[in-house]
Amino acid sequence: MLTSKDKETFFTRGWIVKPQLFDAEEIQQIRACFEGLESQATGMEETGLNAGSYFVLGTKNGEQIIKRVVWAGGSQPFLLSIGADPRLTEIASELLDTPIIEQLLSQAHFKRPGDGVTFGWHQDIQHRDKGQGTWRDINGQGSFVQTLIAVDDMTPNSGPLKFIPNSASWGNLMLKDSDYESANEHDSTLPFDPTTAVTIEAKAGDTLFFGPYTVHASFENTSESYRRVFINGYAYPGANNRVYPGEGACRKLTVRHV
Ligand SMILES: O=C(O)CCC(=O)C(=O)O
Repeated sequence: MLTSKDKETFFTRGWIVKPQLFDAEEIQQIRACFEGLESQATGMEETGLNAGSYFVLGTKNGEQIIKRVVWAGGSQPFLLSIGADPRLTEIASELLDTPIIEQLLSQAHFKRPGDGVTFGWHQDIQHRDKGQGTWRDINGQGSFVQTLIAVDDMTPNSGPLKFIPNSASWGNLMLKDSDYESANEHDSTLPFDPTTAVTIEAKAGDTLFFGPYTVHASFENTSESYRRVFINGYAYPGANNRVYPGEGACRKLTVRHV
């Protein structure tokens, strides 16, 4: 599935893009699942579990905001099947260099027009390694691969992903939670130059792969359209020592039989 150039790009620049990995019909099915998740959220008053998925909610101007749905596949079986799809798992397995992978994430991000949801500058290692033995880099290359399917087109004003090139080799920068929570794209106190960021424009169905040290962010959706993404994240077996919320989270997937 991957060329040697792809692998080099993943481990140096920090991300690769596989255009149109999922076709229009599959994207339509993913959207239907996201609509199901939105209906589930409508009946909820606060953050919590609902039918096997964990909804992180907020409010803006008295309206409910869906910040993210953790283990979205827990209540939407089609999303769970996408998480086990070889187009994602074979690439993750190759990058992690193991035939068995552990799926930690099946996460839905909505970014509805004007909802103010942002994901400030961060590395995913911040969310994997919470100290006290919660994470061990077993393969010496970060032991984690994040995949992100564009469910809608991602345009410059819909709150697209932004990556800092070559941050994959920087290791854990120990960025602060306040950076992640900040909607300030050009904060001068960051330990890198945010003006070097590359903005990713993508078509629905395009899929991004990036590692745990790649610095990235996405800011407010100021367009008139949704900017939904579906995230599946995989770890080298044994790297994770934390319990993730959601029914069936942290499942092991056998990708190749050796
Ligand atoms: O939905 C987004 O833009 C945020 C994605 C992200 O930060 C992540 O996958 O770690």
